[in-house]
Amino acid sequence: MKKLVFFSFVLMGGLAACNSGSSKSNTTDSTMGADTSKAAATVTAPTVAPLPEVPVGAKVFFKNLKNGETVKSPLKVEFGVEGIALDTAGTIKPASGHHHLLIDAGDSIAAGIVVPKDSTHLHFGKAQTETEIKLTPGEHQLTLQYADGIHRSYGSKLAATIKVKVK
Ligand SMILES: [Cu+2]
Repeated sequence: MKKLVFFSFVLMGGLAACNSGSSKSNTTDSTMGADTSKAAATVTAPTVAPLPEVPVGAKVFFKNLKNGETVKSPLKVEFGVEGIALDTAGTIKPASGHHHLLIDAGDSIAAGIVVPKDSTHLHFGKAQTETEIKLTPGEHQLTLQYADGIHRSYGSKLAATIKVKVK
């Protein structure tokens, strides 16, 4: 008799604990989830500085190549820039950036978008002003794209596109 009472008491207690436990954890989970995402959004947003403005009159250009020119591979490509400082990548500085060369990878990259890093999107984050590339015979499109210290494109204002014909 004593045993039975004890057993049912434990069983009920156990069930109650189970119920309250699960409902409690459910509420905590959803609240915590909302809180963390909210906190993350508020913390991340101000830490990244906006894309620096493009100085009026600034431009990039191919120093040694003309649009439509017939060239040989390997091809030396010289990057020209005016009206904005050339610097190494790493930190965001106003009126400053570095070159990128896009090989058959389209025109300029939209302002604020990070320039991809692959075999057709070359970064010159050490402030280089020239490179040598290998191209297959035929027509190729080359785009020079300037971007800020964290590789965010300055957009079409600081881009130049030419086509070359490789013999
Ligand atoms: Cu870059």
